Amino acid sequence: MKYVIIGTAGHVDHGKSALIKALTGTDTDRLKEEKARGISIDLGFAAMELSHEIMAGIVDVPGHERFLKNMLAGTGSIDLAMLVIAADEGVMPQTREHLAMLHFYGIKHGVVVINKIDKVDEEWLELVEEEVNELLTDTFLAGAPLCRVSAVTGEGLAALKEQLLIAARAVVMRDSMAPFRLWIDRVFTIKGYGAVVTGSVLSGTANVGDALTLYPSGQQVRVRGTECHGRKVQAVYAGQRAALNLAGVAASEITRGMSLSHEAYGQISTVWDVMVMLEHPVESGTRVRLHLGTGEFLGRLYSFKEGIHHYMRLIVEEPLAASAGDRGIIRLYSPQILLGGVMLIAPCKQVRRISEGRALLAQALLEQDVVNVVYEILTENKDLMSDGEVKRQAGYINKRQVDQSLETLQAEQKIVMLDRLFIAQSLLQTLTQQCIALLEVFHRDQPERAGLSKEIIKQKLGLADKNFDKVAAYWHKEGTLISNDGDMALQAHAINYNAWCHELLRNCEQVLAESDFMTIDAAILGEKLNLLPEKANIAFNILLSKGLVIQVDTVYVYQKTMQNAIRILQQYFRNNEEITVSQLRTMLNTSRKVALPLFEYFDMYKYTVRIGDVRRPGLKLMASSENEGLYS
Ligand SMILES: Nc1nc2c(ncn2[C@@H]2O[C@H](COP(=O)(O)OP(=O)(O)OP(=O)(O)O)[C@@H](O)[C@H]2O)c(=O)[nH]1
Ligand SMILES: [Mg+2]
Repeated sequence: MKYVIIGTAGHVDHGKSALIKALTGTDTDRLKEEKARGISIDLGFAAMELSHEIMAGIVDVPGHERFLKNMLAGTGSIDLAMLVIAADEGVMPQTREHLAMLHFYGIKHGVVVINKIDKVDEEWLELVEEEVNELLTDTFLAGAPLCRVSAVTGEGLAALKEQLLIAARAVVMRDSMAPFRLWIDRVFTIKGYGAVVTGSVLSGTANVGDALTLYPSGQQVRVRGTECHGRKVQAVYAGQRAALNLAGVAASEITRGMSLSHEAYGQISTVWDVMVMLEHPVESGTRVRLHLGTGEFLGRLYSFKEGIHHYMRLIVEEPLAASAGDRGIIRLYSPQILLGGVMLIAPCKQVRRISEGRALLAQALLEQDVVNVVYEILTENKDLMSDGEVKRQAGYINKRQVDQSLETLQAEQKIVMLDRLFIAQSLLQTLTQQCIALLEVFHRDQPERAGLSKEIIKQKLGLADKNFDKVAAYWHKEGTLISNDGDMALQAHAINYNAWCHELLRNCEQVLAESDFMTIDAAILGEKLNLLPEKANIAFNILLSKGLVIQVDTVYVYQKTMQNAIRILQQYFRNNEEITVSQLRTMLNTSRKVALPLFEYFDMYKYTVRIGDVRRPGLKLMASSENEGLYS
């Protein structure tokens, strides 16, 4: 079964409700006041089986301009419009206005009805038809079937039904496999059941027992029961008019304009980038009414600094939960004149212009080109994304379609998957180049350092922690950079650095091993190794970083020298019980300035224990024999 939603449109009193009654038997004017005044005030609903395969839900809207807000709430979710024009009055203000609104909502299908033909003669009818055809030129209804009918006599109704069936066949069926969404148009309580909401199912399926999110509050609710056209059912599907009995929320907490959504979908924000299609130019900062779904949202439209006129920023006064690609109508706050339409692109980024990526995303959304929507979302995001996040940002699109798009884009090498996360190839390349540039500068400025710390690179590239690790792993795999002594380095640097280090250490081993001196510094090292001062400094720092030179207070001692000193000390303690500073100084042939910090060091590492002015053997020296490693 195919489900479509038909919406009426047209000037007040042109016979919209009478036609629906004649077609379906349902009186859509259910309010007392509507009956008393003979006009529609709020939305009315009916159902019509167009054929064995196509079932239509009908939303009948009021034509009076005072109730335009209700008309807009009903029209936001329809697939097919039925524009009604009374033959006796012809084209009237709301005929034009409703037609414009259908256009801005992006409705693609429709049937035009000239009603009340019983009230006019043929000649008049032809004049009216001419007027109507003129009105429809260059609109989505140009070339649409034009039906002459009378709701009172029933003339032409069979032909109208036939045309509605043909038009309904052309409607692309809403996807019931996509995530569920419904804009709420009515709320009431049924005793013993609780809150019931109704609406047109925009996409997906809601089963009895499903958990859903009520937007904009984000409240979790459960579907307790579902009805479609007055019959209890197990599930309601995209394209149906549906009633849902909800658990976990009271009717008083729900109003028209809220929506029900599959838990993981929908984006909520007060600031949205939008594509605009305006009848009248709108000055930046203008207060407007956005009609989207069944809701009316107050806010302001702002131009971007570099004014590309198709794009503006919409700041709404209450958070708006919606989806990329949603179409809405913009009216001036007061007087409430129609300004045009908008399409939501995405919640805003902290920039004062529309990026090229965002404009491309808008284009893809407008064309409903899922592969490009997915691609532009990934390009636009400056980080890795999970498929779940891509799906949420892509809107209420069938998961499988998004997965297939991700596969296609990988096959085309436009995106890359790193450990189940996705990134656009172009973004990955930019990040790679940024990282290389960063390291090149760093290696040039600080060649003595093995590499740059992960933390600094991550921060400079602005990547989230867990995502950086995945990109870094990719760079390692590709050989872009390597881990050098725990830091990150370009391969060329690492090779040079390691070769140089290796040689340096070997030279040190030879030259410094049997030293006739106790302390060392960069100058001594330079002299011994025959290095220029700058290189000597670098070499000294490397020895320090590798723990081959030990800093003891203000002096530095080569590791092997330190080992020797400890060995000498140990031998000394074989025949002596204690040692003074001056004894150590003499024994090691050094100064008091060095001997003092050395003792501090020995105390700290338990080679010695201080007792008053003397030292005795510490735990380390008592426990170890000469054969054991002393320096550990
Ligand atoms: N003679 C004649 N009268 C009609 C026909 N269709 C509707 N009417 C009358 O026109 C009046 C308005 O009809 P409605 O169906 O309420 O018009 P509507 O377009 O729904 O009006 P709103 O919802 O208030 O915008 C009623 O009195 C109907 O009986 C028709 O084909 N012929
Ligand atoms: Mg009506």
